[in-house]
Amino acid sequence: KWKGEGTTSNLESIVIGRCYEYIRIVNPSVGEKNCTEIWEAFKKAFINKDPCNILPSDYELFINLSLHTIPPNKSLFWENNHLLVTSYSDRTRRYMPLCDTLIGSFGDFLNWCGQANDTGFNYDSCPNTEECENNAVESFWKIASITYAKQSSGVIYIMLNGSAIGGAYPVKGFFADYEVPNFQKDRISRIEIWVMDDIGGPDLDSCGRGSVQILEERLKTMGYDITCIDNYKSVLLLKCLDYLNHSDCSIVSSAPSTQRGLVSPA
Ligand code: ENP
Repeated sequence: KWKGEGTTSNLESIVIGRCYEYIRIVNPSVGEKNCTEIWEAFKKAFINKDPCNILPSDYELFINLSLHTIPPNKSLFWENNHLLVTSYSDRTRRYMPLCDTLIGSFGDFLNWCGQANDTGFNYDSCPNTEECENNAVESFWKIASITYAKQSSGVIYIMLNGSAIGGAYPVKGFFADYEVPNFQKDRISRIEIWVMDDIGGPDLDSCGRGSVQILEERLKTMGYDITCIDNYKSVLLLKCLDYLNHSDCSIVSSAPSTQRGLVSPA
């Protein structure tokens, strides 16, 4: 009936499993949490309701139960870089983007919705954003984004995609609409933007140009100290793992290789 994908099969097992994995193994510093209780609060936001009338505030109890601190200098915001961010953050070891928080781990890569007068999930289809903005998934990410932005402190990192068709900084999007406006000025020391182009991809946007310039100016107007870096080396090295000999990856391929067979015998 709806155009979007239905609820992910085995959602309950996935989410409760992820929750205990998060609090026991990934980030034990969050302390004790009752993952079953958090799951019940998550479900309560959208079960037995019109799937087009779910508001961010419906997730309030869920958010309160799953909240934990975000260490300073660990926040990583992004647009159009989901898989790169997932690898680079290394499940909180390097950075802690929203998807590496307990709240984010309830939604990352998953889909869910319910239906009116029915206590189950709709596994067949869910409304997408075009059908209705107030759907269960969209409202979840809205309140998660607001909460995450409010908690972020120290140096704030932003990873954008300089090859994205709609611009590296979509002026309408979670980052622009729900995160930037919720930054806490007095807790943020500076902001660093990384604009990563696809390897071999077009360089559509970069620091000081196009939509990145719009973001830089917006943040400067808000009084932030901004640094912008095109193709930040550390992330570029990760992107280049799969393109060792590509000219965009000369930073890796120009290093003398000591791999057996590539070095001429003395
Ligand atoms: P997209 O469209 O590149 O990727 C959406 C995918 O990322 C979905 O699989 C979604 O899970 C997952 N995801 C992880 N974190 C977020 C998130 N935080 N969010 C929406 N989806 C998220 O990403 P978007 O839509 O542009 O969102 C990027 C935003 O995430 C940025 O604001 C960044 O700072 C933030 P699912 O459950 O939908 O399959 C907030 C909104 O972290």
